[in-house]
Amino acid sequence: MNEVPPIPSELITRLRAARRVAVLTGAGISAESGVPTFREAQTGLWARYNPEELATPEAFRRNPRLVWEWYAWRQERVRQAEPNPGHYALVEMERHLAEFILITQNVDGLHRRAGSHQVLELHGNLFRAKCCDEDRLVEGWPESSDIPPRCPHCGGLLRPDVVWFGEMLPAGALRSAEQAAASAEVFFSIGTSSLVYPAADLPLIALRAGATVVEINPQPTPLSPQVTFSLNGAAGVVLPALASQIWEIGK
Ligand code: BJW
Ligand code: ZN
Repeated sequence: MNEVPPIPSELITRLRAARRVAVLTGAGISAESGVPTFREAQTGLWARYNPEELATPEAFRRNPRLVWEWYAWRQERVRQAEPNPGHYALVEMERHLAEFILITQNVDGLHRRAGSHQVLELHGNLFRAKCCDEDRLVEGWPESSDIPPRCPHCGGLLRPDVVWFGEMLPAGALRSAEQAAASAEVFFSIGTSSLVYPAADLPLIALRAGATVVEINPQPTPLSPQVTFSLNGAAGVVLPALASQIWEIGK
């Protein structure tokens, strides 16, 4: 997984000429930072739970404490993690391109911690909380033993500000992501299983609009047969190699 797959010279040519590039990332880009991907088996305390059954409004209604504690545990893991060379290569891409947008499904905030600025978070952020009753963000709450804590304004339950299955994505971010996909000359799909919609539609929007679509993933996905270039490898290895070949970064 640490080998750099061959990078087609045609891809290098197209990227050197590109002015508008959009990138979609998923959990795989944070794997090399030690953050487990969404669908890989969980460890320790959480091994017996299926993430797809915890990341739902029904799970939270049934057992808010369990779901809050799962997110608190994940927050702790992310706090201990650092961005990896894949995140940093995307910061370099942003510096070198006239129009660049980074669309992420990740809730870990590692792209911004690495230094990316043009980031659209489609599925929210692990480090924010919102009130279930008022649907507004809540910055802090008084110390108490309540789990989940209570909203300081109305006493409603707090929940993580993430998008669960069956919930709408933030409308503005989704609209901007769809526009970026439709106007990109080169679109990257990196470290995502391409199973979750509407994010999984974005590379298809780009393809329909005539973009070069590049997938970076050590495993094939349902998107793989459709992409223009498939780079089978780890994002933390492939992205720095790509950046160094195109912009001579790190040479
Ligand atoms: C590496 C690597 C390395 C490893 N380098 N790579 C159309 C068709 C069918 C269903 C639907 C549809 N439209 C909507 C739906 C329903 C649903 C959906 O998509 N279901 C499918 C599962 C079938 N979508 C929704 O409900 C969405 N809402 C919506 O559409 O609202 C309108 C609506 C409402 C009601 C009915 C219909 C429409 C909301 C989706 C929200 C997803 N939320 C989550 C949880 C966020 C909070 C949290 O993290 O807890 O988002 S689910 C989870 O999946 C998380 C992720 O962001 C998302 C994507 O996962 P990702 O990132 O791809 O991770 P993995 O683990 O799956 O894959 C990792 C990949 O990395 C693998 O491929 C590895 O090989 C690779 N990898 N190491 C590069 N080093
Ligand atoms: Zn409230």
